[in-house]
Amino acid sequence: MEYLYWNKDVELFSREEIERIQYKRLRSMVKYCCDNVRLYNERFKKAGLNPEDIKSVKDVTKIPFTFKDDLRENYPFKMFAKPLEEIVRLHASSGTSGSPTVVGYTRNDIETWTELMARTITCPGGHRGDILQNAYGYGLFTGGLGFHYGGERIGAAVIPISGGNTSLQIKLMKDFGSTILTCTPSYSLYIAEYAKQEGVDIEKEIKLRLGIFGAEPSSETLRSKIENSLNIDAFDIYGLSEIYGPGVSVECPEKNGLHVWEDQILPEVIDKETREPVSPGEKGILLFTPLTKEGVPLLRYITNDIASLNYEKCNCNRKMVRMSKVTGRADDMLIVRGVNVYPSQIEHVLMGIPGVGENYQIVVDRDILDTLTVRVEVTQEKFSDRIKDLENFQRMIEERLFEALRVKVKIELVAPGEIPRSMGKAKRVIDLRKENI
Ligand code: DLL
Repeated sequence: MEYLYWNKDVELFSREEIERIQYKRLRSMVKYCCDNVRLYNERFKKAGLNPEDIKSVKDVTKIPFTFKDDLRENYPFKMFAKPLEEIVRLHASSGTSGSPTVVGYTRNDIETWTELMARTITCPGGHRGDILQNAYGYGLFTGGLGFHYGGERIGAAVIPISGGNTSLQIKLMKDFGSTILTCTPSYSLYIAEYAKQEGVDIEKEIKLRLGIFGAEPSSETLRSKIENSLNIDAFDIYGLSEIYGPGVSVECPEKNGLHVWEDQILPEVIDKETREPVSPGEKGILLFTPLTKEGVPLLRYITNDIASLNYEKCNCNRKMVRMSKVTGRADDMLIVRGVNVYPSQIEHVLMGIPGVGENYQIVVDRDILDTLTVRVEVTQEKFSDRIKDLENFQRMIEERLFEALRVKVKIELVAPGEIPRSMGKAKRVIDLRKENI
């Protein structure tokens, strides 16, 4: 296997080198936060903690957490550590409720982010000469511009097409000979499906080699479906606007976890209930401390994403820790008739059943009791089955889901193409109970 590095010296740091630089940066970061952000100054005082008390990387656990609500409550600029004269970019993530969270970047932040994105695109195999079709949304969402700057930095030719306009996506893919596609996994499948409908011969007419897909959870089965339908190698990339955007971590060609760029971002995993650190390999809530971020520095920022950390050696020779794929969010758990149900469990069962298409939607409602309905698209082949066979198929899926979840699920089979497609993050769960309360 061939491994590429953008900044080999740093990417191949030993564990000692990683920890040395983390400690140095963490110490200055804590002081910087206390000196420049009121919230941190007050929290440290309240906790009876001084920046000098951080005497090793492990001491990070003494620092109070930062929550998304802290950013919301300090909307728009009260968590900024620099005056607006030094901020050159503002992004915001759309909040489903209340104010969005706003992040400001200094010129140095944009430079750091660009370098992280250059590593992130190189790590799975991107390089100078690639034609990178960037179908992540440009705008307040960080996906578009994050990939744009990183792609240009490595010398790829970036097509800033943004999300949507799928027929143009396919035309340019063919005419320009795009070699890398970047977008959400769900949108990549939609592009593949559309191309098939248009009669495009993917193998002959499309030169794509690589896809870097993230911004939403995706299972291994979904990965295989994407790889087969677009004839590419697909890699997972993770990130969040509060910690720059895309480029917190990415898979290397081993596809056995996402390397976190630990010299710049210190990751931790804590137990969901106790909030104590868990052991390597154990799942919990991910949190990050960016180590040199100037505009909106954050200490121990709770992401609510569920994952684990793996410090074992990787064949690519990077010693930077690998996080597992994100399996869900601490707050996406549905409680249906008292039973805890994670959308990722449902996806896991569905994707393992031949005849089930890639698109589904989970609808939770309340009659007298909670009801859980999953609308499942079937494949074109399955769709032409006799009614009787489809009824059996539906019952079989219901039984499999009951075995996995221990709660009754109603399956509604729908024709291919019936579930609304998204050009960005897919909306897979509709909880109507909130509206009925
Ligand atoms: O989604 C940044 C991004 C853009 C990442 C492009 C990757 C590619 P936000 O809109 O702030 O930022 O959403 C962040 O999306 O906390 C996760 O819940 C989810 N997420 C991001 N990447 C993944 C992934 C961007 N690879 C939130 N797997 C995060 C699962 C992901 N969930």
